Amino acid sequence: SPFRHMTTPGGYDMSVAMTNCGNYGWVTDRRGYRYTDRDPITQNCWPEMPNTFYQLAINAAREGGFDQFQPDVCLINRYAVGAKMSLHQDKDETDFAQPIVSLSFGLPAIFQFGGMLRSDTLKKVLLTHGDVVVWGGDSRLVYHGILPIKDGDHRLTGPYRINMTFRKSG
Ligand code: MD3
Ligand code: FE
Repeated sequence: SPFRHMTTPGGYDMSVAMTNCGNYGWVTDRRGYRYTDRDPITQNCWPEMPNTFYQLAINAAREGGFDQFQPDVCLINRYAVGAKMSLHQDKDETDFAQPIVSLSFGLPAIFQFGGMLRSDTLKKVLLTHGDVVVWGGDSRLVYHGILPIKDGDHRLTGPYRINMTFRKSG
């Protein structure tokens, strides 16, 4: 399942390249945002989520106070220099009591997070290589985004930032 630039329902190609592993994967096209059990490019199942990833996500969630987390999706975002993710909420999952665990690798990013309204004031946080964040409870449905990635060269990822988010789709 290669990285690919998916199309938003509004018809824009995302600057972030994405793929997934796990029983489900997050996709977007002209028909909307959703989770699928197959990769629309290969028509195969998404690659299996490595057990090491699964255990890391569960352990992080537990440390964050969520002991029932069993992710069935790992969405992998690849940002080249200049790529960004506009302000959005993650609401394609069914149970918002389940957190989202994120891992960041490679080039740093300025993460913006606001509140329940798009118009709420934004705070900026630098996400750097190795950061693990658990987003749950009151933070689960806040608006958030990633500012355009600045030019750089990371010893492990070169000119890219990689973010993985572990989710429970349904
Ligand atoms: C806060 N990804 O894939 S990860 C996404 O760095 C996404 O690629 C960003 O937003 C990235 O949807 C941010 C951190 C994150 C993920 C989900 C959240 C923060 C969140 C859900 C609710 C609140
Ligand atoms: Fe998000």
